[in-house]
Amino acid sequence: MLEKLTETFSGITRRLSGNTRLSENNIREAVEEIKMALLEADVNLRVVRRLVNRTIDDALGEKVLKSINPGQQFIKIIHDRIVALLGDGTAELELKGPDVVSVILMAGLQGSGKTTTAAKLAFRLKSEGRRVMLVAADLTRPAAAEQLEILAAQVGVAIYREDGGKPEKVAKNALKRAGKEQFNVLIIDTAGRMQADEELMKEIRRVKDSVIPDEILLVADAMTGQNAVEIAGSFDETLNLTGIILSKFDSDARGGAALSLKSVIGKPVKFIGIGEKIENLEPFHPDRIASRILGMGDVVSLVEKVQETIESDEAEKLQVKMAKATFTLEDYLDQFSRMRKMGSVQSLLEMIPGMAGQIDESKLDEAQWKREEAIILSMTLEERRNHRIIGPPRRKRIARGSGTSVSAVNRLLKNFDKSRNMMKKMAKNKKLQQQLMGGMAGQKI
Ligand SMILES: Nc1nc2c(ncn2[C@@H]2O[C@H](COP(=O)(O)OP(=O)(O)O)[C@@H](O)[C@H]2O)c(=O)[nH]1
Ligand SMILES: [Mg+2]
Repeated sequence: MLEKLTETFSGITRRLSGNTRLSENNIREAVEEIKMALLEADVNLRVVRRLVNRTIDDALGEKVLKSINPGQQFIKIIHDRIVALLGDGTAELELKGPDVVSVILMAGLQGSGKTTTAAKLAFRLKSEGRRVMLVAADLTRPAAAEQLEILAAQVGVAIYREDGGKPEKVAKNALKRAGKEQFNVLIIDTAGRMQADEELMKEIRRVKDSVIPDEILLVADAMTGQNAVEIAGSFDETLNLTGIILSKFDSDARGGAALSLKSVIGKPVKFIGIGEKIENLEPFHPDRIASRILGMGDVVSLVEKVQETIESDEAEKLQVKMAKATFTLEDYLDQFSRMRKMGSVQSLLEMIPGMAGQIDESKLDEAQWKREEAIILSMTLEERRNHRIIGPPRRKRIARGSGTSVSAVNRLLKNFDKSRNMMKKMAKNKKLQQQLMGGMAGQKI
C-alpha cells in the first residue's frame, strides 16, 4: 500500500532535508510534485487542494525561509499536513466499562471484510481480557453465519446465531443473552450488498436502533477507489458512524482514496487490516503512516523531543565541537543530564532511520551511564578538558574515587576517543550529519 506515494515523498525528503537554503521556487516546485503524487495515488481532489494550499501558506511564512535549516522545517510542515489529513492522533474504541455490555456494529459492502474484521476485533478485545460474543446478523446467506462460526471457534469466543428471523431481532436477542451471561462486548456482523442501496441501509439502520451500539464501524476496502469515499458518506448519513476500519491495507493498491476518508467524512480511521489472519489488525497511527510515507522513520518526533531539551545556540556550539573533535569529557558530562531528560538513548536513536539495528544495547543502559558519570565526576576539571593527560596513576585515583575499576576507566577513555572520531567522521558526511546532528542539535525545526 502507498508504495508509489512513499517513493515520491521519500525522494523529496532526501533532497530537501539537507538544504540550508530554500527559495520560494524550491518550495513551489516541491509542492507541485507532492500534488501530482497525491493525485496519482488517488487521493480525493478536494483534499489535495486543501493540503497543497495550506502547505504553501505555511512554508512561505517567514519561519521556514529564515530558519537555520529550512529543508527540515519544510519537511516538518509537509509531515504535519499529512498527519492532519489522516487524523488527529490514534482513535481508540470507546467502549463501556467491564460491567456493562458494549456493542460494536460492523457495516460495509459485501466483500469489504466485515466478517473477517469482526473476528479480528474479537481476537484483539479478548486478548485485552474482555469477554466477547460475536453475533451473526447477516442472514442473507446461511454460509455467512457458518463463516463467522468457524472464525469464532478459531479466536475462541462465543457466537450467537439463530436460524432465520430478522437481523434486528437476532441482534436484540443476542444483547439479552450477553447481559445474562455476563459478556462485555458484542460484535455484530451484518449483511452487505455490492452497492449501498436503500434496502441495505434500512436493514442496518433497524439493527442499529434495536441495540444502540457504542461503536458503529464502517469496514472499507482500502483497495477500492474514490467510490469508497462516496459509499462511506452514505453509510455515515444513515448510521452516524463512530469510525472506519480500512481493510486490505496490505494490498498494493494506490491507497489514496482510503487516505481521503477521514478528511471527507470527518470520522476517524481506527484500525487497519493488514492480512487475512485474525491477528492482522492494527491501530491506525496517523503520525507513523505519515512518517512512513515521507520515508523518515520517526524523525519528526525525534527532532521535537531533542528540541525540547537542548536550546539551539548551545546546540550549535556543540555541533561545532563535534565536528572539530574538540568535544571534551566535560561536554560529555554535560550531555548526561540532558540525555536523561530525553529518555533512554536507545529509544531515541531507534527513531533515526537506519539506526535501529545498529546500536549495541549493552552500551546504553542506565547503569552504564551512572558508572560513566561517576568516573567523569571523579576527574579534575583539567582532566575533563584534556583527557590525554590521564596516565596510569591518575586512572588509579579516578577508579578509587568513583568506586569503579581501572579497567572501567580505561574502557571509558577508549570509548570516548572512539566516539570522538566517529563524530568527526559523521561531521564530514554531509547527509548523515543533517540527519543526525541537525536533528540532535535541535536546530529550530
Ligand atoms: N489481504 C487481506 N484480505 C482481507 C483483509 N480483510 C479481509 N480480507 C479478505 O477479504 C475477503 C472478504 O472478507 P469478508 O470478511 O468475508 O467480507 P464481508 O463480505 O464484508 O464479510 C476474505 O477473503 C478475507 O480474507 C485484510 O486486511 N487483508
Ligand atoms: Mg460477511
